[in-house]
Amino acid sequence: MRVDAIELRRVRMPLVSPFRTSFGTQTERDILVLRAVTDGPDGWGECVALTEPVYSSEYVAGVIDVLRMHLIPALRGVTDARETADALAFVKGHRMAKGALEMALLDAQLRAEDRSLAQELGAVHTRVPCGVSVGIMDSVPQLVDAVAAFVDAGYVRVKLKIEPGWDIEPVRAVRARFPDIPLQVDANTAYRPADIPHLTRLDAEDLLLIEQPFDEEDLLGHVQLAAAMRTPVCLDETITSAATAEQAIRLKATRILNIKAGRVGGYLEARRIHDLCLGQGVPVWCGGMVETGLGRAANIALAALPGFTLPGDVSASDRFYAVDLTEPFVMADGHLDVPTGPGLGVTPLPDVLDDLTTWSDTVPVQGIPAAG
Ligand code: NPG
Repeated sequence: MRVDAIELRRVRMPLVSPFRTSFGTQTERDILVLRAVTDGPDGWGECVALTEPVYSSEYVAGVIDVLRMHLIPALRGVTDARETADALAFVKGHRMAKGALEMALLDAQLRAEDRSLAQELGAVHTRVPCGVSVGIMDSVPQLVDAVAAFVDAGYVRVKLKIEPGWDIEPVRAVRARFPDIPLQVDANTAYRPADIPHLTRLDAEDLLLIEQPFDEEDLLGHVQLAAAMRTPVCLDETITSAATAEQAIRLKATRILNIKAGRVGGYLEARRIHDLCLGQGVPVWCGGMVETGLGRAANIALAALPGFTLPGDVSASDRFYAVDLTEPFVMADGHLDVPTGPGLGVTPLPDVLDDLTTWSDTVPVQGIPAAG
């Protein structure tokens, strides 16, 4: 495969309802979509970075800059998508940007080989269970109603966003209403180790896990919490690679892992983390970043690997979007089917993509403008 150019598009996707987390309220998603123009089929990628650097240090404008200035030029000579990460390794960090580029190249290559991403990654399931992530709300009754609607729709697991001032009471209310639903909480680094005695009160609510309560660099804090709490601690933001995953597991900072391909630099590194965890008996689940159908397709393929034994933040398109960029993913019986077509198995709907694009640029790889 020869990569001639990467087309970048900023796409504005309105959300069906505001999504509030400890790092802010989103009413729309500003997403960078990549198209790899090759000597064979085009390949599609999606970058999970947010507009602002509030989840991690990456953000859309920064991703565009590092792609144009450093990463896309480094693709010259790359002929196999599996070489992408090595070719980009000279750039420190910027994993979401690297992951998006690898995704686009992998999609192009797999389409040329007529193989699906699920096959490439080693998926063993044909459908995956759907969990839903529920944001912070104005009141506890509003939250309970929102959860009830998701449970009625068929979601098999519920994750509640928490932050100081919005934790024990809302979690208790949801647990009281749904005594048997698999339930977990996510703090997105909103707490400090001084909050450990407070957080242990959540042990009474029979939770699957508590996700990333402390700063992403605070391994020691998570070790202390894990020792103090019956509820398993699960890391998200802290885990940026297979190497950090291994350290966090060995230090007993985490008993379960959230794997997000964008956060760790791509689906191939995500698979490495999965393989490591499978070998060590550490359960994993697939995280979500409010992706369009492109990222959703890839996440479903990843979530179909054997070590993903807990339902992920893998929801139907209509959880977030009235209009998705691709044919929508529709939940049936609380599950989504793993795409079987070549590559991602989905492509953007051209009219929708054009309508939602707010900015675009094409960056040549080979030093010549892309043909066509
Ligand atoms: O189902 O796609 C989804 C959303 C799941 O809550 C979710 N994601 O912190 O994990 C998170 C959170 C997130 C969303 C993080 C967007 C960053 C961006």
